[in-house]
Amino acid sequence: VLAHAAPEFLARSSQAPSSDLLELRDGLLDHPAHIDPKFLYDSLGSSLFTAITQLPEYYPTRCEAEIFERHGNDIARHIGPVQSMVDLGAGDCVKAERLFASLRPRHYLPIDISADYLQTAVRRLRLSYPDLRVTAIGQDFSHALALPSSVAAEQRLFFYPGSSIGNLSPDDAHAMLQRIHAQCEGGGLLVGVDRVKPKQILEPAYDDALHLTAAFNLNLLRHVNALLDTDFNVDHWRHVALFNTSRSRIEMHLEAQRAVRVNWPGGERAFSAGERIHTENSYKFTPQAFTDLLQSAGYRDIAHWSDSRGWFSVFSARA
Ligand code: AVI
Repeated sequence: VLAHAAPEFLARSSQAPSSDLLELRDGLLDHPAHIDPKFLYDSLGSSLFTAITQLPEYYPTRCEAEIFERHGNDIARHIGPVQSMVDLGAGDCVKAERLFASLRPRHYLPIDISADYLQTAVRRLRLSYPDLRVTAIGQDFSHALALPSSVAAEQRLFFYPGSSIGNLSPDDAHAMLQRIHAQCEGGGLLVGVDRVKPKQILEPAYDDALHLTAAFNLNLLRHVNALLDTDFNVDHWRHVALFNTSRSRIEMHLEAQRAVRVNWPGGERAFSAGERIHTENSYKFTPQAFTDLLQSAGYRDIAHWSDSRGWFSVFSARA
């Protein structure tokens, strides 16, 4: 983590660390091949995701907003006074911003892997909230969650909205919840969770009529080309999204439309027509399953609120 010239912006170098590159290469050589979904979020990928959240088919963002609008006061009461608010995967910071009025944090710490995107958002926030202390952190928090040592150990509310917890495997989600618990300093967690529902609702949310999700998924290949110097041709691949009922998750894949050979300095991989690269899981929970997960990670005083259709839930829990 490097401190940049602008005060209170702590950004990792924009280059992927060598462990990321090794992980990427290993994933491409695996059978079936896989790429970690964190690589979906280069600058264009982050913009595409923001566009996805406005699609009629992509309900989670609107459901979550409805919950905060209808139940915001109850949620704020359950949380109690907030000193600092740590926003995991903050993106454009808009979701947290909507809660500033009810939660009144004194210190806001947005964290996002896409440091450039975050920096733009933070510049805007500084103008709108001159009294709010903002410490932006450009960091990949998927494996470790260490706040920079310059950040004071004040009571923290971790904000993990949008059902991003669902993009982790069950073991990784448990480990992430434990890491957050260890960093709360007596505070708590506010987390958005997508719920199990019929695949007729789930699948179009991940395979929309405008093909924005397809572009989001395919852009991963452009990002990998930039990182690994691979020669993926986006035209040779197609987006696939399906609900795996037994594992309670949406899976996104990229499928080779014909036999493809992908080269990079020092390596290559042949894909046959129809072969897939697994690019993302998005787990869907019942309220009971998520309550159990929070309890097993050490949380207490667990409460949750849902939208009018019962499609999405927001959980608040104390460390
Ligand atoms: C960020 N995350 C919660 C999104 C999801 O719904 O799993 C990512 C996404 N993938 C395709 N569309 C949206």
